[in-house]
Amino acid sequence: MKLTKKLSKVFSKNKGPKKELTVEQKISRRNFISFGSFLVLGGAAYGGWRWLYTSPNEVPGITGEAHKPLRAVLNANEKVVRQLYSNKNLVKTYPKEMAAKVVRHNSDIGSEGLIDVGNWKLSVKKQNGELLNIGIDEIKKLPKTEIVYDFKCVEGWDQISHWGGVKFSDFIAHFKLDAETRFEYVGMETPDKEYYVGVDMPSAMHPQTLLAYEVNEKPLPPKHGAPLRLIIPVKYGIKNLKRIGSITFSNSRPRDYWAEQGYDYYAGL
Ligand SMILES: Nc1nc2c(c(=O)[nH]1)N[C@H]1C(S)=C(S)[C@@H](COP(=O)(O)O)O[C@H]1N2
Ligand SMILES: [Mo]
Repeated sequence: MKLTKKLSKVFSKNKGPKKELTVEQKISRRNFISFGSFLVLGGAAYGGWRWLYTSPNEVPGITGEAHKPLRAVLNANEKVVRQLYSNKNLVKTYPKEMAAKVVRHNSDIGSEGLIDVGNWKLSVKKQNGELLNIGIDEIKKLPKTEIVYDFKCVEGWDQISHWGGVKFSDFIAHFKLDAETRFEYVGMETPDKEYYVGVDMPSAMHPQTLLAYEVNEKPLPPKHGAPLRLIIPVKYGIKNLKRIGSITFSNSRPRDYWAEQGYDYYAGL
């Protein structure tokens, strides 16, 4: 398949219940397409050169053979594009011995003070309007995943820390929320709605993204987001919402506390 076709396929793969593209989406789509054209044209130039170099006795564009070098370059470019735009790139991990014993603590907007973990429920709003209310014990029964990685705060500090919980993608599969993953964004808010984040779906579904309930193999203390927080290694700390109260899905950007203060909405690393 031609690269251009692939590019448009990559773009149209979100067959979710979306309507019009927002201006931002149009801009990023345009940037993406022009970057693609740049690669295609660059590849064609290089391919042309390779062709001149390797097949001086053939007429360009006539035999299939003549296209081979160009084809190879296009295929290589496609790999580059897929790598750049895929969220499958894994964040570097470390042995757990390297994790900080005293985990740094930052702000607690919407997660201040104690919480009655027994009465806490995670509410998940499904596409059909149905509301799931899930207790922490139910979440702890799901397959556990641990990660030790370098947590980075936009304020300029970072620290290797060790978290445990359920992969967001496992949580989605268990609660049969596959249809919801066709939306473009996930929104999460604290129970009091004081702190809230929006995350693009590919980053939420990234294999290292966790709904975490442990730090250093112990239940999260309130200051680190008891009973459940987001650990999303592909993003800066600001997106790692502590004390999740609700999860929603949408094609428009969910409100985001720090984006409202002028920080980059995407906040990717
Ligand atoms: N509810 C809530 N979650 C939050 C914040 C917050 O103020 N309130 N701060 C964020 C920021 S800026 C960072 S760096 C991390 C800090 O997490 P930690 O306190 O466990 O180190 O939490 C993030 N999640
Ligand atoms: Mo932060």
